[in-house]
Amino acid sequence: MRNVLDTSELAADELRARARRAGLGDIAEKVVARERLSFEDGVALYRSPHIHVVGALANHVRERLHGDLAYFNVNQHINYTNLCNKLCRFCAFQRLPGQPGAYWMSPEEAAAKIRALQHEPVTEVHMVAGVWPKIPYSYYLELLRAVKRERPEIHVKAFTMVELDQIAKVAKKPLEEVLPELIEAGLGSVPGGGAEVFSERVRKDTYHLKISGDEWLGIARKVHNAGLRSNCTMLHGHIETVEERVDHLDRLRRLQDETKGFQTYIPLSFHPENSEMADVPGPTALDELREIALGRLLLDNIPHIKAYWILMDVAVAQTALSYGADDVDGTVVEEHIYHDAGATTPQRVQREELVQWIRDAGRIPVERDTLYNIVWSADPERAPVGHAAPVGA
Ligand code: V47
Repeated sequence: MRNVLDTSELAADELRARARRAGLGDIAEKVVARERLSFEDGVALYRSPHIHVVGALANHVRERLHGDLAYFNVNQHINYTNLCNKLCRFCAFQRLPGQPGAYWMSPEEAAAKIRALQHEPVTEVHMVAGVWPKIPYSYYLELLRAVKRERPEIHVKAFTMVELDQIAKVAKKPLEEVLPELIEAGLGSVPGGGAEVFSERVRKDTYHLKISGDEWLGIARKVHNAGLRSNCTMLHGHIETVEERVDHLDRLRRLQDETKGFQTYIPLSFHPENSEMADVPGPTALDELREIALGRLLLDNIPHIKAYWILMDVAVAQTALSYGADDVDGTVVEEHIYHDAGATTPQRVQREELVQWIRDAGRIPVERDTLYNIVWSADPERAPVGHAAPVGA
């Protein structure tokens, strides 16, 4: 006979019953049994009108993996240039030389930004930028070295797969040879941007000068093979279909089966303002929550799902912590990509505020470094400081 006091069993039974009533019974069985969801399951979850049931399924997985813990970090963003020749229609950040607001920072200017926060407990600098072919290879190496000279212990998470493609081109060497040189200069890991949606149809319409989905995945494979962790993203809420989104997530999942190098998946909500696609409404809060939930449910081999507060309203990011997300990113200083595109969130939050947002959402705040080693924990028993969360769950 089953022990009726087994609350996790009872919770799973309730979840199954709720999902059955919503027509998602078969999917709930798989979720509870830890079975992989199919392409068709993904489409059904996207199309279901029962968003809160989809969220409850994702929350079940999130709590199985992370309990009540919610991660954040103390970080700083540097967008070292907005010069870009990719002319993506969704982007409000890019500039051509001579256009108002165009800039390109010297390594010393980037180092000065690091120095300005020297007395704050920043553990990570996140550096991404436009792609400009006249920037020489030596610049990227110098940029890394300048940041590390200024603050040797800082973790440098830098250069999307798109930037890495350009860096190898300008270095006139294969990426396999360039990556060890970047690591030697200070590169610690790679952010998840530039993936957009892997669909060729969408790429041809919206970012035809950017590397293809296959190329993005090929570069991610090389990054992981070089021993670096990376994140991964999907830009959603523009012209992509539900099937294209499931295909994108499926391709990330397949690469992760192979390399185990992705730490975190971040759905990026399209912000239309000041872009060529200003007529597209962009995702609603419920769309954002569904995207978080689908990420958690389909990406069963990626340990963390991030609700990036700077591009969602803070309240949506807090809610996302019960829709599959276990991470909210960091304190962030001087964000340009989303604020140029109309984001109205602050560009910076104090560590204590971030901690309070997480507590207010009913979760236990845990400060992590980039690689999910625990720096500080509100509950050292459940999340001991120094413990590195497993990668490739
Ligand atoms: O690649 C650009 C996206 C990405 C818009 O790895 C836009 O932890 C929405 O890489 N509306 C860059 N999205 C940001 C990025 C990132 C952000 C947060 C965390 C991490 C991480 C990585 O931003 C670009 C593009 O996909 N983007 N313009 C826009 N108007």
